[in-house]
Amino acid sequence: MNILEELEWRGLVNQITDREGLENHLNTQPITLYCGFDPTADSLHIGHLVPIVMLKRFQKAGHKPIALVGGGTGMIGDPSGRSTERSLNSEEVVMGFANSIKNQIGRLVKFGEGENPVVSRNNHDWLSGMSFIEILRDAGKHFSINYMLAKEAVSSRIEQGITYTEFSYMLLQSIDYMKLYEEENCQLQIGGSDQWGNITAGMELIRRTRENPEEEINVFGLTVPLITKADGTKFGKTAGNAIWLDPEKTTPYEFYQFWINTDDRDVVKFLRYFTFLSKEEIDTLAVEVENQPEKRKAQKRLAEEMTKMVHSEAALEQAIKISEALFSGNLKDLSVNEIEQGFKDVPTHKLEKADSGLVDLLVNAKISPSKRQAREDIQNGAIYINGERQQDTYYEITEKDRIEDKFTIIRRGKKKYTLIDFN
Ligand code: 545
Repeated sequence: MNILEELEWRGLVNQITDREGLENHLNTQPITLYCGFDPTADSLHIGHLVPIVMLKRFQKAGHKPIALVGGGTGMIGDPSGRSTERSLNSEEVVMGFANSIKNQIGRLVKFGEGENPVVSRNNHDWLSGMSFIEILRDAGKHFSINYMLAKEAVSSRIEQGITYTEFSYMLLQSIDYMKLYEEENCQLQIGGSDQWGNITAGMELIRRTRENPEEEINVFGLTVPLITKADGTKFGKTAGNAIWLDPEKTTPYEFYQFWINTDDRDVVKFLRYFTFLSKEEIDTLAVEVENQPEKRKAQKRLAEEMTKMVHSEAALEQAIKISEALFSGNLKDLSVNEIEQGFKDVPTHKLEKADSGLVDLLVNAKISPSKRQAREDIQNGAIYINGERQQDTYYEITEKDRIEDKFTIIRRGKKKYTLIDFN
């Protein structure tokens, strides 16, 4: 399989401007390609992973990828794929976001490493120095209003409304493609399916601005599909929250759990989209999903590969340890950091560090509604301290029950956890 066949097998190709031409180019010589990321937030989320991993795939196949951070375009706001106008961020905010996004992409693609390293560029470097007159003359003059209005990102917004600012966004992204074509001989731009209009506009600008009629213009565009799920819900969210790549926003344990919870109907597709596992490995896992779905081998492998790629081997080991501790109920060996990751969504109760009877603690932490109920819960064997059942109603909670002198985990019944955080 050549790279294009591999991408197609993985289901990663939505549209290509000239499949034959691109395949021909890829088979005969390395191509320089790019994908852009606007700093609209301080972190990427898993929805952005497919194009980043795609840059890596091209690199592994010997091509030269550029990851572009939109320090300039991020000041304007891409209307693509959105039904409402964005609010502008200040320059400081955009610069801060750009820095975070660049570092995140760098950790994933390792800028500068290897023979054909992934290169990083920021369009603020050229866009910020261009004047309005220059942009209107050098880019605007090559686009008819009709052409711009026909773009999905614009036409879909006519009713709702779109400002001149967002309407003009495609000019800037087109200038980028032209700039990278001229400076780096970049001949391919990739992006999600929402980027098709911007990518093709850039190709149009490159064609229209060539002065030498002899110059053979070979530029391509390729988009990856939108990720869908079998149950019809939006990919990349749990309970309405995005799965971020920043471990401060989504802990590696939560990240790992997100992938572990992948539906059997989606897991093989996600292995193809997100991992570097070979066709043989993925086909073998697909058979496992068919024959022994309860073992969740494919989900485990997916979660492992993704947690390693985005976080680290150590973070993966921690995530597995937390998952196993929560599954078995044996929590004594968890560290404070592991408890914070694994119990992020569990009700936490802050208490002063003082020895106290278990009955009082259960009432104070609102685990049992009354002392009477607390005693009953203990006697019934429904109360666990750090995973160990405690049936003595006179039991005293002391330092030995505080993990790293900070946390006591109380469980009532099968899985109702409360975290006691001792100040
Ligand atoms: C800017 C200048 C260029 C080329 C591209 C751009 C960015 C592009 C855009 N892309 C999206 C994006 O999301 C925010 C990421 C950081 C928080 O808006 N105009 O910047 C997404 N992109 C990746 C995929 C995408 C797209 O970064 O293309 O489809 C999501 O999967 O929405 O010269």
